[in-house]
Amino acid sequence: MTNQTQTQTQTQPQSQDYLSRSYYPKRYNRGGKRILNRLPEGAQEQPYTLFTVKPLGPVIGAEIEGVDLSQPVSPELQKEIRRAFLEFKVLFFRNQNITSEQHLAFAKLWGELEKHPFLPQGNTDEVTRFAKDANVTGMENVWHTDVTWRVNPAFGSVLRLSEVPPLGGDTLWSDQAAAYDNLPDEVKERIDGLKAIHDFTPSFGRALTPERLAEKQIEFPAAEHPIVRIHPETGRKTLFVNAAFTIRIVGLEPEESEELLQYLFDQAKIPEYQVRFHWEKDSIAFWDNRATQHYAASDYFPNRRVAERVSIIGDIPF
Ligand SMILES: O=C(O)CCC(=O)C(=O)O
Ligand SMILES: [Fe+2]
Repeated sequence: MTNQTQTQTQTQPQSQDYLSRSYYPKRYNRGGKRILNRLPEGAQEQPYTLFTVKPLGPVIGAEIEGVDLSQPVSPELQKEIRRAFLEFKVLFFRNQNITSEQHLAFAKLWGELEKHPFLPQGNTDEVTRFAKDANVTGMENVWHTDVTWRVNPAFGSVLRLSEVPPLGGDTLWSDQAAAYDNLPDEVKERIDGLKAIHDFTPSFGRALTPERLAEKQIEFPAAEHPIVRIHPETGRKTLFVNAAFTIRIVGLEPEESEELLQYLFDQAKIPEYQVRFHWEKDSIAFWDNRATQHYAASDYFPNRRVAERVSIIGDIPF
């Protein structure tokens, strides 16, 4: 390469540069091998004895068969479900025609229940109801982790579909431990120790009057979380920023913050880290919100789709 070409590749392209093979657009595409570890390093796969586990892919998602969630969960069963939850990050149960009370009782096994300040419409403040039809479009079709704008983002959620559209309406989850594992070393070094700010304003804030927004901003100040969190139960490093709620990186200029965040958000879109679940009536998903992002495909309009979610409060990310 001559000095002249080097200069050209490093500065704004000249008008005809795209015709020459000395100009490459700046992109981060990296194909090839992906590191896909379901378990933390060194951990051994253990069998499950109280139910059948059907993995839906190499890293994330499994269907659990042989568990009836309308029945009380014994401590042994809970222990095994927890192990599967940590291993697969999202568990699916089919044909669970449970009541709202049974739904709440199952969620309560895992911790204190969350009251979402903007969404509920279920029977109690702990039940968030997403009812979509010809008048209400699905809005959860942005990759996100729930309530990261809280000091204590959710531990996880239990979501049940009571009405399923004839086609579409799938939900996808993305494994953020796999996303972290596959980051280039230079990116891992760059984000090590950095924190990001999470805010509800650009999403839920849009539906509020200026007065109510001001009130809610006082009640829920923007939260600061590490970009890479250590999973409190598995010890794995997990990428913890999302396009719905993370607004900037602490200490970086806006442009640099935006560029880095955009790159990190894009990791959730990589298919090898994902599972896509096709719902049937009375299917339930139980996901680890500390280690995943999700995306509810909004492709069934004007058909009806009804989901109810109960979330469990999580710890402060570290
Ligand atoms: O409706 C869905 O499938 C998921 C919606 C969502 O984002 C959530 O329940 O947190
Ligand atoms: Fe969500």
